[in-house]
Amino acid sequence: KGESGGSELDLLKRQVTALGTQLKALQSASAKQRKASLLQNARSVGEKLFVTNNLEMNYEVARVACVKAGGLLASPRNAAENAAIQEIVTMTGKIAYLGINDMQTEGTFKYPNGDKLSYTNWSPKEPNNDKGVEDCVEIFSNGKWNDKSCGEKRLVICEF
Ligand code: 293
Ligand code: CA
Repeated sequence: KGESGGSELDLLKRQVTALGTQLKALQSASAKQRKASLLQNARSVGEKLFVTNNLEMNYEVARVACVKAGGLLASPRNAAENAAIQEIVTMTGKIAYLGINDMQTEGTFKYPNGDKLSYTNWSPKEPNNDKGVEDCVEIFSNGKWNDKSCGEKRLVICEF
């Protein structure tokens, strides 16, 4: 083996050190992005990030907007996640859609991935499937949920 000016091991060590430096730079850039987004249009809870585009869309258009961005419509799985979404509704002054719906089986609300609900925060007397056409869910500024027609235009909040 040729050993001119450093072993393969030394080369690997330099590469590991360079990767460490690059990782630090990436972490710093990512943390900065996260802080910037939290100012106006996003909230984070644990690993989840909720982000709004500040636009009101019907459910299907909203769902596709989130999926195209690499996310899903916001679907709170606990009180802390619900409170984060509620903050975005309060900040924007716009009632939002959740991803939760009962399109498949009337009366059985599920997350976009098909799981049954592990947490709910319905308003009193909801869900009532008013006029038989309410398969989607909106969240008010008080954090409470109402089932609503999927054709209404509501604030888009995605989760990542
Ligand atoms: C009915 C009774 C109202 C309720 C409404 C919503 C519609 O009109 O009290 O607020 O349904 O559930 O989604
Ligand atoms: Ca309702």
